[in-house]
Amino acid sequence: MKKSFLILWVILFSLVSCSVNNEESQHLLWYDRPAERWEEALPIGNGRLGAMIFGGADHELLQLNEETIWAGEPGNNIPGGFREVLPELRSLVFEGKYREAEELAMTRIPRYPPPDNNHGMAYQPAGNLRISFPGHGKVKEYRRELDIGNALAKVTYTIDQVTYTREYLATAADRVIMVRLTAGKKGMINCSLKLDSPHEKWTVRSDKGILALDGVSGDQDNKRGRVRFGIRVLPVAEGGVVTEAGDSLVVSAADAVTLFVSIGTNFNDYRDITGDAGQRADSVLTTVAGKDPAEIRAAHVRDYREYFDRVSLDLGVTDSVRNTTDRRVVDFAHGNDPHLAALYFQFGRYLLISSSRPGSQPANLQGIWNDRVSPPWDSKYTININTEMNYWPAELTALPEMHWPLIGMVKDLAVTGRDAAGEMYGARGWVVHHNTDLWRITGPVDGASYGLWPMGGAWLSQHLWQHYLYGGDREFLTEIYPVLKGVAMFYMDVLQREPEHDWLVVNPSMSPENTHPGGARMAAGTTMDNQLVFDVFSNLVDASGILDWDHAFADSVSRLREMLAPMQIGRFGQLQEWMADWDRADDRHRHVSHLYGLYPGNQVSPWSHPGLFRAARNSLEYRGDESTGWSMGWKVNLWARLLDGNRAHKLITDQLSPAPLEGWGQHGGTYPNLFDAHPPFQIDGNFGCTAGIAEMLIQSHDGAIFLLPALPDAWPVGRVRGLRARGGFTVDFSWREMQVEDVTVHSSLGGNCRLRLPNEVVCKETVLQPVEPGEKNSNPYYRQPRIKDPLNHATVELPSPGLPQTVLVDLATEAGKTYHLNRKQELKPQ
Ligand code: FUC
Repeated sequence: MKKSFLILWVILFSLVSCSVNNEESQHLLWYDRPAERWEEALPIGNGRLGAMIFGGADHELLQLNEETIWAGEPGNNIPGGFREVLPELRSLVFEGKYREAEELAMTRIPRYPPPDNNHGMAYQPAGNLRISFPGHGKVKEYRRELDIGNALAKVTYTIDQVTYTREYLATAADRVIMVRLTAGKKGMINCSLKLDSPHEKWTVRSDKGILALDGVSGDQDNKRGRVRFGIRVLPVAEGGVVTEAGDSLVVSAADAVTLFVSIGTNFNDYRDITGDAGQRADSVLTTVAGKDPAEIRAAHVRDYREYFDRVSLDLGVTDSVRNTTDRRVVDFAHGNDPHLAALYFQFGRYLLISSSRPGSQPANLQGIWNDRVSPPWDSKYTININTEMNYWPAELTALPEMHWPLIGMVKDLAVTGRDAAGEMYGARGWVVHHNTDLWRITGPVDGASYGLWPMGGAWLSQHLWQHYLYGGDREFLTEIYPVLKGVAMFYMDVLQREPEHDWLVVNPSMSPENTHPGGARMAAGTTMDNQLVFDVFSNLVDASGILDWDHAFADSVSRLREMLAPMQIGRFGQLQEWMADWDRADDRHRHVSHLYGLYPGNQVSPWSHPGLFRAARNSLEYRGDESTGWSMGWKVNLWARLLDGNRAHKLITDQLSPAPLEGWGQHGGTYPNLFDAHPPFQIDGNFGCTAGIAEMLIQSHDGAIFLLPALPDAWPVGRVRGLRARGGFTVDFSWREMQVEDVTVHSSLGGNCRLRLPNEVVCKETVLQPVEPGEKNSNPYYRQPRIKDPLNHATVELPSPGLPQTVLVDLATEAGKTYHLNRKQELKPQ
């Protein structure tokens, strides 16, 4: 980059940055029109309750969700008669008779579930709150916004010089959605409120100044809809009156109105739906009704910012920030708007805090925001990539508490998955296939050709291990050890010796959703499976070592790990997706399962296994960039791990381009409200890209904390605060001219902090130790990638041709202490 351009850029950056900070618009999504479509409406949520706000001046719509309103009732979906055909199925696969194997499996796990089984239940909406404002058809100075820095949505406009303001929030502290209606003049608030629902069975009434809707969720497959829900809306008017008019409420001539929306269901846990929905919704209202709305607002903002403020990201601000957010998405590819990437990053964190709170359900395919009774893929939990992707930002972007709902679900699955392991495979431990739902089903769904992938638990259990690696909580590790052991035990029992090399492999399985030249999906020993089992076994061995128990079991796992199939390089120089060299150069499938080992796994290191690293890069090149939203989100992370910042940024650009508003398709993008498009909407791409942006700035999986591993030319200057690294470290740093400037490392556990940096630094508090290539990191949370390597990929040490020049230093830290490092200035000649 030319120096003069850089200087200009830096000046612009600081000037506009100041003015924008002053305007407090760093974290704003804003629009000059109401939403006409759902994909334009703005999401708020408190983990359990969600609303999409349309913001119409004369007709407001809040589309409401509650996270436990799902079709169906408790119960699993394990298919009968599978175990009887399993030996034959395995033989057919090993004989290469894949189609026959798939046909046989389909007789037990058909595409459409038999009347006595199900393919998972749908997450369903609660209802709609409609507010009419008579006479507000024509308004001026309309503005609709979402402030993700405070989790507040707002609509303002004027009529005859009177300004009307609506503010919306979903508070976890007070467990309600609150809407505050005010006007610049007394007595001007007139509106009527109505509730309805897209469900088949519901009733609505107004009673004692409260609007109440009671309903029940839908039937699906072999399950009856038995989730009862109650929505309550209480308007508290200041001045004016509230009257009942049939099944609606009318507010007249009020100075201000606060609407409280609460939703209760009968759901207690996946086995128990004996709660009282109406009573739950009522009791929340009773608690908030007497409170000062200003206090509720302040408590909400405090509570939200406790999480959100942990991380800040500044990539620079340009004039684009003055445009509406939908315009910025249209312009992103051709303009200069690094701030939109930072906003999109923070929007992912906003969505995670708003859809996944301690004690809530994990974020599903749409987080908690869904207006359809039959949403795409039931808006459930697809665990062959999507649900895991939702949680990629959790640890790294300092939201570990938001990870708990997923960890809780994995603990549930470790119970319900025992039946699937025993009944389907005759195995110990637990297993779950490629989907689950509120009821924690563990059998296959969508027929054997998609669903017979017994690896969901293997992937999900990585999240427990990663939670430990970031936070270092031994008690947590002790608590989840049986879950890790259960998943390892399952693979101990089901692994089969394949005839050609005698490797231990999973059979039958698949490389999620991709077909191979045998015309089928069913296969044995796919690369992703091998990588996943390797991680399952490695986590168990490491956990047993750390806790110093169960050594005999860990030893047997360790021996089996030696017998797993290795990663292999195929005829195009690609990392093979399958055990045989079947990959096609023109395969553009959205799943890049065999690259799990590169990301989110850490089995492919540029420093220790450059051959595999190059092969992974070739595979990704062949796959191409364009795809659905989540696939592009994954590729941002993969290119970051391949240390190619410009290519990662290109993927961000593809993802931040306008998504088609109509229909389904194979090419994703971003909707006006910044929701990711599969299309239609699927939230995983938001979360994947958020993680990817962080992964471009910091990585901590490969023996060190690497700062600026994949910085694109588009972000020459910036600063980030609060990102987390494995081993209990929190790191802030700034950069300029692709060099790290100031770094602050906070250590919560103490121990060696090995940094990999693009340039030399000095530390104010202590002396940094330079690291010799190949030297082992003494920090127990840092493990070099270890792979089974019979192909003798040379293990190289630094420096290796083609890799960026970096320096490696060790910083000895104490728990609870903070360290400051600065770029080492070159000595100027006298
Ligand atoms: C996986 C993907 C689809 C979709 C679905 C929810 O099956 O292959 O693209 O994202 O999950």
